[in-house]
Amino acid sequence: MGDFRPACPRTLAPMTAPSTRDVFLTCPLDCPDACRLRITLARGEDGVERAVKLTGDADHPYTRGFACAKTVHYPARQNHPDRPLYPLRRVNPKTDPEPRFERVTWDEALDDIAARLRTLLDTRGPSTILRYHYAGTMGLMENSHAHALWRALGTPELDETICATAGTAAWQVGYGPRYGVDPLDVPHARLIILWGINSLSTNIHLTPQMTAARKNGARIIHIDPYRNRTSQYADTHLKLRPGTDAALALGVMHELFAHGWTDEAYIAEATRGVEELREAAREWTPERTAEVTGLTVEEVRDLARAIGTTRPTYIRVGYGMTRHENGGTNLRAVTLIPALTGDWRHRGGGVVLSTSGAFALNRTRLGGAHLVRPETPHVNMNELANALAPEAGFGAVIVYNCNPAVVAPDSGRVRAGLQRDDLLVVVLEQAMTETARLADYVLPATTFMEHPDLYPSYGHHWLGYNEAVLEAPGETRPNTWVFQQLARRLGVTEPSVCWTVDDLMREVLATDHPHLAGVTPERLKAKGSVRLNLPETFLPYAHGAPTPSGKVELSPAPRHQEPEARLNADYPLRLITPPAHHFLNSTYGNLERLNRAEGGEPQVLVHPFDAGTYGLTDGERALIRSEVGQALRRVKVTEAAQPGVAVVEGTWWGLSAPDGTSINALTAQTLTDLGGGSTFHNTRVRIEAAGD
Ligand SMILES: Nc1nc2c(c(=O)[nH]1)N[C@H]1C(S)=C(S)[C@@H](COP(=O)(O)OP(=O)(O)OC[C@H]3O[C@@H](n4cnc5c(=O)[nH]c(N)nc54)[C@H](O)[C@@H]3O)O[C@H]1N2
Ligand SMILES: Nc1nc2c(c(=O)[nH]1)N[C@H]1C(S)=C(S)[C@@H](COP(=O)(O)OP(=O)(O)OC[C@H]3O[C@@H](n4cnc5c(=O)[nH]c(N)nc54)[C@H](O)[C@@H]3O)O[C@H]1N2
Ligand code: SF4
Ligand SMILES: [Mo]
Repeated sequence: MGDFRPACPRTLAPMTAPSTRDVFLTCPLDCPDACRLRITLARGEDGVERAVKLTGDADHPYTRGFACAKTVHYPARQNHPDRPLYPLRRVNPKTDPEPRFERVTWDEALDDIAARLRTLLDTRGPSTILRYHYAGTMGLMENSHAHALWRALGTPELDETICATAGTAAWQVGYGPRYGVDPLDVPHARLIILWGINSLSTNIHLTPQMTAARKNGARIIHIDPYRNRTSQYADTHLKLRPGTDAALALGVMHELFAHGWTDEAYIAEATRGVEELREAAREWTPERTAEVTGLTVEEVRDLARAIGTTRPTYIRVGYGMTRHENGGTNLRAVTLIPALTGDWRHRGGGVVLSTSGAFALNRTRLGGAHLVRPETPHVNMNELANALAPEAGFGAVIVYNCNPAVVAPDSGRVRAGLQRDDLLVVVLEQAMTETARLADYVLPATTFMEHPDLYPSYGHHWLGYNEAVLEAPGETRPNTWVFQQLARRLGVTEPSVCWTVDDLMREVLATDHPHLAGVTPERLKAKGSVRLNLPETFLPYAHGAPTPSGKVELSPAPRHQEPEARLNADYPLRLITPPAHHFLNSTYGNLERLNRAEGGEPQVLVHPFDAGTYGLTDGERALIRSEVGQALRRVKVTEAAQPGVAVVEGTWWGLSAPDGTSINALTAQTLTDLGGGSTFHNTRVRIEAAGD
């Protein structure tokens, strides 16, 4: 205790000083926008400074002065009355519905946790300790680097597959590392296709760029199974059947080839395998494509014509389309379209999944990457329900930056696993989540205003540095502080476990890569947000791709496949569970105001046709059953859905649902074809009226 100090020295303001000040920090949340925020801090009558207001930095070229509808409420989340501020130890059985905790000192908590880990290490070995985490913060220090202790101990590798790996693996085949169109180039586009992304909710800072393109004459098309904010903003909405994107992409390619809308010079210079792709597209006539995707023949033709005849065409793909059994292949098919049209040669043209590849940081020792051994076992994070079953043999799970009781598939079994009395559950948290409520120990965590960190982005090209601007409230601590304390108690001497943020910055910036030329710790600290050193016009795939062959790989040609989990008489509907506008995954689900903005409780959207078929009434509750579990939800009958497809937006806290379940009580651990990814939009269900 007592050896935690905020990173930056500061002087206490005298009582006569103005009581508010503005600071500028990068948003830490798992969102492509990685906004530069303007935060107002005010000193209360108790002398404590707190965040009171949050908006976007008007001077940041991409953030442009606004924050999203959710993060403007971050101060309420940070100052939440239920926020854990002291280490807590569970005193009643984890199977009791209402948890009871007692406050303990850090030394008591850390000594006991370290002793129990030591016993496991000595008697059953490191493979019985599971670290489980995701991207509650995107900070390199408090997220990526926090794993170093566990790697030094040799505990299993967690494959971080819950979100992006199907897409990453698919992109890798065709293009190598994930480079993307610079978002500031979007106003140059004349056709914009938002394909499997609800960008007005999940990537809102793209909107001003698209609006600028629209003023320049661009048309905007949204391809998504249900009507949402983005469909309403777009000029055209194509309501395709979920999981059929490869069919639609092949249908587009069919027309590109048939009408000579391909860029032969680009194909010859920059790609490999075009003949195989041409052959694969041959059967995908507009008629066949329409039949499989549920679109009309005219819609298919119109999409293909628009893409074939408009340069530059900008395609923004989301991870939504990857969350299906064949999601990797589906995304891959879509992303190969600009390799046929040659859009990669044009400023504002091409396709973006993520811009993260441009952050060519030196990651060799980040998070103790150098300590991973070939024989280390791996756990796929989508299979947590299995990992927590007694037969998997884990004796402890350490959770940070993540809320698996809500967000992981088959959450009923995840919760049952966490409740095992022979499993030590330690949760580092900023909020009293349902995962924290199932912990043996809750360790109170600092937020991005209370710890320093470094932030790359997956939607733009600025690197952000945050200093700690607030004193850590109560006894909250950064994840890395907690793990350093455990390391000391466990006798771990690996130096990288003890890095400070300054050490980390020096390390990750130690590279000759041209993108990082001139990006120094000093500049980061002085400016807070520094643009990567990219060429004036960034056209990463204009002449090929950083694959082993140096070309964009069109082979193996993607193929459409129907899912194994076919709809049938028992499970006649497909359930998709995309993000909500006012939550970020489960973050903000504890704010009453944002719950209300989302309708007060989670709803299932069903098309009037299905409501008629299954006897469902608008406003009444219904039981949704899948092969994995069941959940009670209020029905909203709406044309926004399509026949055969039900939609539940948002990973709400189960505490806000009528039956206490997460929507992931219904989803399965099924993995995607590429990258071992999640299949959250692939669940087959039946829905029965439940009355009120
Ligand atoms: N407001 C808000 N913003 C967020 C988040 C949030 O929870 N809320 N989450 C953040 C995170 S972690 C991520 S990964 C991103 C995710 O954001 P996105 O990349 O947008 O991905 P998803 O949210 O999974 O799905 C997006 C859209 O895909 C559609 N979709 C589902 N199946 C298919 C299909 O088979 N084909 C096609 N074409 N579309 C399909 C869904 O209906 C949905 O509208 O957003 C980030 N931003
Ligand atoms: N059905 C369904 N399930 C989904 C999805 C879906 O679309 N449908 N989306 C999936 C996707 S894309 C993702 S990315 C995952 C996201 O799942 P998670 O990564 O679990 O994201 P959150 O639900 O936002 O929870 C993050 C938690 O981290 C905590 N946290 C934030 N910063 C810190 C910190 O500095 N230290 C510590 N100790 N804790 C911190 C927050 O308080 C929060 O409780 O969910 C997945 N689950
Ligand atoms: S969640 Fe995304 S859009 Fe909202 S403030 Fe953070 S980075 Fe910006
Ligand atoms: Mo995600």
